[in-house]
Amino acid sequence: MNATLALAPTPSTLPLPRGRAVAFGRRPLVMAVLNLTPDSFSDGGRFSGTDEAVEAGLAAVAAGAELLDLGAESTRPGGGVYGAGAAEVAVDEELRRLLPVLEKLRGLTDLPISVDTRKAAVARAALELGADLINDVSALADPAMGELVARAGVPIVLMHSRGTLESMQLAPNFDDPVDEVADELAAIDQRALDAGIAPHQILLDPGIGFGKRLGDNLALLAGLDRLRALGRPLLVGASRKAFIGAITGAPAAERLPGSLAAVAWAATLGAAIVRVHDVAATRAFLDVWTAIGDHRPWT
Ligand code: HH2
Repeated sequence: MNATLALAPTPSTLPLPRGRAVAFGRRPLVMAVLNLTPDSFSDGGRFSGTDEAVEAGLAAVAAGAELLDLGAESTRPGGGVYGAGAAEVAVDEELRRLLPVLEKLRGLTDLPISVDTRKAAVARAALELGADLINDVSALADPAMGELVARAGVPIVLMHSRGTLESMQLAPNFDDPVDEVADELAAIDQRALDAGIAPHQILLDPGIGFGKRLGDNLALLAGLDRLRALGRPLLVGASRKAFIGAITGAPAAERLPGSLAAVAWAATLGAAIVRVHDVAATRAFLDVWTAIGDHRPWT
């Protein structure tokens, strides 16, 4: 028997604004993706207006989401299966897509709301409207982001990627993806600390699909427990991504089975949060995964 497989996340809490907190337990929390974009790879252009997007957010809550992640700029990587990659969105346009939905949802749910943005100006406006945390796939590329988040005292997800969004899938190259991503995440973590962000407000993410080949993505999912040595809660976003299509041949909308396989490994190896499109299925999957795990002593 391989006892090392049963690695629960370290129970801890993540303080949020207004005295609230997220509690991490034995299984990863489910973060629902809400893309307010016309061009996301998996579900772009789903919502024609604010009300529809708000309804989708509430449906995710009803389906068992534990956090919502609102993104108004696609981060679809360029140079690989997605062609040219997502076009950068101006601050005004990102705010125009995001703020009305955020404002309405904030009035309707107390669930933690994360905002997926690379721009400090967008993060600032979102935090003023009641967002709880920032999800920055560029890991503080905007020089104003670190100080903003440090001053606001909110959590931030910092994701690993290499190269620019426009070209990152052109020539990804790792010798040892887990070691190299761990080293680069450690450097990102240090940059966040240098910017004044409190250690307990930092979450790290291996950035599945961002500047990585198929084997790199698989190695990172299989080696996730090694990233736990960084000492931060880990977020994993593998839902519907191209590596699943590369294995199964399924188009993005039909990648749920493969997405659940990734959730299984993320859960088993100690992820704190999984970022997913299919909330109800992921909750059901994790509820059964947890029930089975409750009958096995954690090591
Ligand atoms: N992946 C995407 C977007 N944001 N954030 C984190 N922390 N981790 C991820 O893996 C991640 C992310 C890409 O997925 P999606 O939001 O579905 O597509 P798009 O960026 O095209 O909107």
